[in-house]
Amino acid sequence: MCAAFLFPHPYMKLTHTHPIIAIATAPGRGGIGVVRISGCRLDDLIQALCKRPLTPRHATYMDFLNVDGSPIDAGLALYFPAPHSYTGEDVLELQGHGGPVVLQMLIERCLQVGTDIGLKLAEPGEFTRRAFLNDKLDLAQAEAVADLIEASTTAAAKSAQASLSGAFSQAVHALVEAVIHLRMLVEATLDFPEEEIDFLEKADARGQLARIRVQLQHLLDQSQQGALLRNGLKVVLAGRPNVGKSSLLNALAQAEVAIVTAIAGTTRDKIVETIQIEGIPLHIIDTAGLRDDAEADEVERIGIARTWAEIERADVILNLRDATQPDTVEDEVIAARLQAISAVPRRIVYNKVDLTKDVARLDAEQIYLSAKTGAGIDLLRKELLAIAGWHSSSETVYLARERHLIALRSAALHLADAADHAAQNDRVLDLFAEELRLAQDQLNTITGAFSADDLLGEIFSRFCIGK
Ligand SMILES: Nc1nc2c(ncn2[C@@H]2O[C@H](COP(=O)(O)OP(=O)(O)OP(=O)(O)O)[C@@H](O)[C@H]2O)c(=O)[nH]1
Ligand SMILES: [Mg+2]
Repeated sequence: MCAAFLFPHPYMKLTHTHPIIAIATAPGRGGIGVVRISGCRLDDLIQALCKRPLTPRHATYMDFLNVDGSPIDAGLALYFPAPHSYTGEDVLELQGHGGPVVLQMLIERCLQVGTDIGLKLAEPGEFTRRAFLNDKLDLAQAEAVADLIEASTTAAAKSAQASLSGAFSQAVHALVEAVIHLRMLVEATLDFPEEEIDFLEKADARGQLARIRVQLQHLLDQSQQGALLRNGLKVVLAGRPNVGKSSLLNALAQAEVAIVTAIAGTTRDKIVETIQIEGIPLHIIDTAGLRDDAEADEVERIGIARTWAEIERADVILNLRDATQPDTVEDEVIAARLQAISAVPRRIVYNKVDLTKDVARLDAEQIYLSAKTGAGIDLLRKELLAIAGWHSSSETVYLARERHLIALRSAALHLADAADHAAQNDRVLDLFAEELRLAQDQLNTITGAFSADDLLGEIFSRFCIGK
């Protein structure tokens, strides 16, 4: 039997596309601004702009010339002939001064010279898309380019870099290869049905599958940790007026973000502040205190409606109460409604322990603290990390995207089904083989070995222009 079908079809390669141009540096003013051009047949353009051929991969200081021979700007020109460039095509980079007007003039001049070769402005992410189509990067690495640019914490940047370097893709490939190896054994056996029953023992298929499942679980764990770094958690502070929600936000943010007064109903609109705990972004949302609409004025009523809307979108709810008083009927009503509308983790936080004989502590799912003195705030931070499922370690984590997690989880389910078939130990080899194939397909979507065009469109359209 031919094993070729076991391997993914190579994605259709890019041929004969028009050259593209964009400003590769961030919009605005800066010391240096880079215009990047990618395509083929760039010689005429280089000649018109630079009036000389460029030595590949050498920085040459020169004037960038206008149609009348006057300089538009002076800077460095760099030429990377295909295939040794970011996109795998011929790439020209003009590094001039980082002013929006001068860069725009340079772009216009290039578009004018490049009419014959069909030079066009690049779409968002088009350079990286070409790099992907020309096999310079796989899909997970291409996504890591955007994630590295977008990274908002050092930890997120490190883990995006790990994916960009190909470490995540290699881990996925290792799994794909192990699945392929097992599939080859199974497919070969399917051709000789009389050997089927023996097969599972002889080839240690169950052992192989078990090892693959452990490996996949490990990768899923590393990816889930990375997804936390990327997305963080939405933490909503909810409770009666005056229990100290805004004070707690300020304590967590270590800044006077929200107004705090002794007047019930101080906060009307939601206030969002993103804090970092061990590199995990936590979006803390302070809301209007919840009370009976009849007691609230019109503005506060709108605020209360927004609070409930935020609660529905929360990843974690901190239900605040006042430790100086026994729980009130309103506290109970709020707790019941929170439970009814949201299944996310919830903790009761008793605030103002500085006014009681209590000490700050974590007691089952209840946290006693003081937003005013800061006692217990560390306990709350740790508890938030625990709820998030973050186990800090020095191990690599991958800044996985939701689609990666979905693919990994789905592959894990197919492997679990394969294990079920194997456990039945009867003539179910073809079902076993089919589950392995489905698991492999899922893994392949991560690196883009199998990727629908619309998925590529979706991924690259979120990039910035010039990348
Ligand atoms: N002693 C003490 N007072 C606190 C503490 N936290 C908040 N307060 C006081 O309680 C009052 C209400 O605090 P806020 O933070 O505005 O309460 P809130 O829950 O945001 O109130 P609304 O915005 O009206 O819903 C203020 O006078 C705070 O100074 C605390 O831990 N200890
Ligand atoms: Mg408030």
